[in-house]
Amino acid sequence: MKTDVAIIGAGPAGLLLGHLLRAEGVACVVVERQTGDYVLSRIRAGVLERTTVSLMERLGLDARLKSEGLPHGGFNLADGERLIRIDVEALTGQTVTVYGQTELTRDLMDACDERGLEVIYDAGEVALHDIAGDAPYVTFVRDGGEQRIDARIIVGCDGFHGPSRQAVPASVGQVFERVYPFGWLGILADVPPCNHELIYANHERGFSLASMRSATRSRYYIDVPLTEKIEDWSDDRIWDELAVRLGPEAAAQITRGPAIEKSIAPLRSFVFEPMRYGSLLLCGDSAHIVPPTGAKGLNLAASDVHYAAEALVAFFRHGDADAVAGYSARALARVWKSERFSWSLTKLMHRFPDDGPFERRMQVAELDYIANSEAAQRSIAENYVGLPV
Ligand code: FAS
Ligand code: PHB
Repeated sequence: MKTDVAIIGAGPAGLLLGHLLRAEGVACVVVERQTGDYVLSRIRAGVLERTTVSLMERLGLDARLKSEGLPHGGFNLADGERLIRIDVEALTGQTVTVYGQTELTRDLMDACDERGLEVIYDAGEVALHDIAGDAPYVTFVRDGGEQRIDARIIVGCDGFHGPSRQAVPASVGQVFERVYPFGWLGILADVPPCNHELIYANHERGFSLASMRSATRSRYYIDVPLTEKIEDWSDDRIWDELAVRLGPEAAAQITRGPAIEKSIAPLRSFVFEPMRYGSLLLCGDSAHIVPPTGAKGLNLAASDVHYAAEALVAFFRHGDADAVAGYSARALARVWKSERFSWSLTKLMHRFPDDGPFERRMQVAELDYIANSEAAQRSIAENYVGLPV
């Protein structure tokens, strides 16, 4: 098989890029290790930045997002009894949209046939070849035999554990990483949210987040030590812990119910440079990871895809090689700003095991400053809605 762009991974980054390239007449094929159902079964992000929404609008794939997505004009930071509302709409003129990554991925998936985007699922042993040159190719095993895709460009959208980043020579790649000493235990339940906006809470027992997917489906998180096992956390134990950490006012509004899904995810800040090597570009989690505190993971994947699509259309439609050459620096400029915001909000809202009284005083002072400074709130707000692309 021969194409212009071989995309590895059919998560949000891979499908979004595939649709954007197809819409501009750039030939591409997406190769995915799992089945489509498995991809949809992963419960992940919940908050979309304006940039992500506008890409779906540009593709004309925003119908459900518009009818089911929840525009949010603010969110809350809780520190004990105090609730600090960050009025993102008043401070930035923008809102964020609460709409699950699963639904966004489903919208992209459902449009593949009508848009002529070819996605090969169940592709085993995906490997990249000759990425340093101008004639790279991808091999994979499917239906018992090895298959090959010759392309001019390969884009790795294969997430943190995929093969694309690993294909960059160790002498070229540089890793920047911070692994956090806790994970997030998440629970999804068909119960109404306890608050109409998100609440990020810093409590002496630990962090918690009250989020949602709709007016009838809630998503909550608490931070737990990395030694914790999800099987040790009954639904009741999770609800009890949330009620304490979110504080009495929010707790009084919590509706309990059986978990549809519950899992523990590790947290890390991670950036791999460069995001382009030879004929390989990296997008999304294949190149970077943020702690979910800033709701940036999925949205960074979308801005990478925005830059990659622009560069690839310029390359294939107008013979402009400079755009591809400039992709990494352009994407990394936004990646690092989101890494900083996610890291700083994680530091502010979590109790780190090695923190002492001084570090706690720093958190209290910073929250007090935010509560009383419009400038501080505006800074948080503009990062939360998403910096310009
Ligand atoms: P993805 O990981 O979504 O997709 C990569 C795709 O590549 C997958 O479908 C995978 O099957 C495929 N793949 C992997 N190896 C392959 C191979 N060898 N061959 C072919 N295909 C291969 N972000 C937020 O903003 N908020 C959150 O609350 C949040 N929670 C998260 C919870 C968890 C457990 C995880 C892991 C991430 C979470 N994230 C969150 C971040 C997440 O949303 C990512 O940023 C987002 O999925 C990035 O999308 P992709 O880059 O497409 O990567
Ligand atoms: C979610 O709803 O899953 C969610 C929302 C905001 C975050 C992280 C996760 O910062």
